[in-house]
Amino acid sequence: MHDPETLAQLLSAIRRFVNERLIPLEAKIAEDDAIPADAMAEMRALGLFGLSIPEAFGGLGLSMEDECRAMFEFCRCSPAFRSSFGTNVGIGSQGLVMFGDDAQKKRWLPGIASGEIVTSFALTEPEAGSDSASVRTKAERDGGEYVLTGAKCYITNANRASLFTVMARTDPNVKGGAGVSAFLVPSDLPGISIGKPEKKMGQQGAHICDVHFDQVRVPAGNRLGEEGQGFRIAMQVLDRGRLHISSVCVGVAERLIEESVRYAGERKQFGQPLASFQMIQAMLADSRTEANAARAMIVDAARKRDASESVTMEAACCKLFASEMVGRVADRAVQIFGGAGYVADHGIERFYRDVRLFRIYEGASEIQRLVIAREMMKRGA
Ligand code: COS
Repeated sequence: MHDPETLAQLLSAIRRFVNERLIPLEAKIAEDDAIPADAMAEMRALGLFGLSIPEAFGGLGLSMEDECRAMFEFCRCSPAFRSSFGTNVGIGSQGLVMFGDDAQKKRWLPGIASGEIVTSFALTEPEAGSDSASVRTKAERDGGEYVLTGAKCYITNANRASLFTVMARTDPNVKGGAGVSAFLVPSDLPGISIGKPEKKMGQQGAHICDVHFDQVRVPAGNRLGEEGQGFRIAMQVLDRGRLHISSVCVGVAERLIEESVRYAGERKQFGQPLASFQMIQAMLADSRTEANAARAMIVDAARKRDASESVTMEAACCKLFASEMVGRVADRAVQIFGGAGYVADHGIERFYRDVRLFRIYEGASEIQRLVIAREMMKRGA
């Protein structure tokens, strides 16, 4: 855990960077569907790719709580910026951080921390989305190697990745998660092909692609953990990832609330600012209350995780509430902006489209409810 002063300095550097450099680029990255190279370099220089990587491997080694606080601050800009380093901080690196052996960590973590290596998490398949235990990509042992064959889809940062964490079935006779193992797969191995970035509803500048593995020979030393442990590794990576995404939702909500308050103060109707009308005030108050509630539950869950408690249920509660909360906040922002919220110039409709993804990826709201209810049955409350 960093001392409070160092963390405060990091948060204020992030705030300045977001305000001065990234917010002015938002319209351009949406238009170009790409983040300019100089902005990427500045994000690397700020240490953003290595926020969660242990200091021993060149990262900033933030605790879960501090990482969430960094996201509350950073995500006041278009979520595509976060996505560019989000896999390195979260789902693309944490299998390695939590379950990698020393040799694997020494080989890859320093490059991940600096952003020289971009990582990607390859779990989802055409027939295995919410039902992620049913992955069909197979990994057959052949001497000192595994041979991977199969297809993954909607894989964030696949087109920029140099290292994938791939979940593949090592035991075809075992159905479900117990037959699945996790592998660290460099993207330059022969037999890997990456599809074109998908055209999406929002989050332009962040890319998702198909990935195909055709007889890809992966050294056995690249397996993460034991054979058959891959699904559980993926679930633990996602427990953590869900806290991260929840804090992203809070950051975006903060931005939309700031924009809504500013606009409601400036825009006059019936001779008065919108902010003087109680129906507008009620929308602002609801957004503030819900964002504060999400923030508080995320900090509480992150502290529990930092204290090595299981947060499967808590992370799912946060992901469910925060992703739905930011959808409501974005909807109110469009309503407060009125016609200006619907046209592209103000960027509010762009955020409205961007935030829709939060209720889908890293476990849809329906899956979060399922995880929460199952954990409640186990815990008895
Ligand atoms: N931490 C540790 N272990 C876990 C776990 C967790 N969070 N969640 C499940 N496991 C373990 C279970 O304990 C079980 O182990 P045993 O076989 O030893 O009992 C095993 O993994 C299988 O779990 P389960 O029976 O719950 O699997 P199901 O297939 O029924 O359901 C869900 C799993 C639906 C919860 C899971 O597939 C899921 O989260 N789906 C959404 C995936 C997702 O988020 N995709 C987004 C794409 S990645 S960006």
